[in-house]
Amino acid sequence: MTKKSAQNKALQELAGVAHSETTNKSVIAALKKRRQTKPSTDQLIGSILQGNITALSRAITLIESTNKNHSEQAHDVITGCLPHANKSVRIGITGVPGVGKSTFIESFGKHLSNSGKKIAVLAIDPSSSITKGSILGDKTRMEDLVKDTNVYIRPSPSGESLGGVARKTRETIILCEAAGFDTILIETVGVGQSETAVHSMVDFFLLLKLAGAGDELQGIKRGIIEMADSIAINKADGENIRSAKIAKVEFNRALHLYPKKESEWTPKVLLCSALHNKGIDTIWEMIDKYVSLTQENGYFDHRRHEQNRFWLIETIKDKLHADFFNNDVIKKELKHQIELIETQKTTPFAAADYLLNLK
Ligand SMILES: Nc1nc2c(ncn2[C@@H]2O[C@H](COP(=O)(O)OP(=O)(O)OP(=O)(O)O)[C@@H](O)[C@H]2O)c(=O)[nH]1
Ligand SMILES: [Mg+2]
Repeated sequence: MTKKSAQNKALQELAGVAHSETTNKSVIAALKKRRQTKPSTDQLIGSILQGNITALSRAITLIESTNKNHSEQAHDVITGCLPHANKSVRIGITGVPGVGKSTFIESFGKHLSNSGKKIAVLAIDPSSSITKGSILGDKTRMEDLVKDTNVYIRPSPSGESLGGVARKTRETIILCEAAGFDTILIETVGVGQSETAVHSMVDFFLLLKLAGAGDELQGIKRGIIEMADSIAINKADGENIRSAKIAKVEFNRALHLYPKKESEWTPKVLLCSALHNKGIDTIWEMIDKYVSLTQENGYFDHRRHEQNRFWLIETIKDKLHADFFNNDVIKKELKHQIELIETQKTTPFAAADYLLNLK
């Protein structure tokens, strides 16, 4: 086969290997067909409901796309999947860089998969626009998990605002649930606003901590501790065990200072070693107990309804915000009003009234 004729074949990598013309033709036709056929919305929904991962990934790509046609199709796919969603347990996992989130998800995911669960791993990664998505790197680190057919790992879309990523993650959860994933793990780095976003889309919020990091009682953001349904002190192995036990007592004491949760759940402090697979089963048992408790007392559904209301209002706010500030007249007038404020010809409040009335 000459170089040129090899380029005309679909199986270029087999250049030099003799093929019958018929095989090549049918392979080429099949490949071409696969490239050309874009599944219809109904086909996508049907395949997702059958648990087809290619269809799932394709639909998530539509969600992430900024193309208007894609967004419309994504919207229809989500609507079609919605009646089949909502059946999973959604778990948020947060902690500072290096605490062991990825290692934890690897061993936790493996444990769940071994007990017959189907797990989707998503991430809200505020730094992804800079690092191109750290979970992408994780995908190579989570070696075992990536190979597991019960597990689906999706990196977060990069180059997006937190609000944008959060909305897309919420929609992705719906599709994953419709595809039959019964446990959704959402990872985020506990350094900014992202944990609030994750907290408002999960049923259970797990905070990973390290012992002896000097922040047992101060320095940790009060808000995160308050959101946590459990604190797991990771790396409780080797020489760390002693300090981990001390940290456990201290966190327990700190947690008692918070008012009782609406869920009637008392947050638990546990020890684990993600690396050595210790305490992972206990963490799942605890989450299972939480789910039973909150499903019985009605909090589980109540919280999901509240979260839906929250995201409705958030989305409206985001959209109004974007529509307002992207408006050309506003852009021009805003500049002018700022000048007037600086020269003390108007106040910020009068300027705001004026600008809001322009639209
Ligand atoms: N000894 C010990 N080391 C651990 C444990 N869990 C994670 N590590 C190590 O800690 C380091 C960081 O772990 P990662 O899982 O990458 O941490 P991460 O929280 O995902 O970090 P970022 O992705 O940077 O936010 C790695 O070298 C792990 O091998 C554990 O339970 N015990
Ligand atoms: Mg990580």
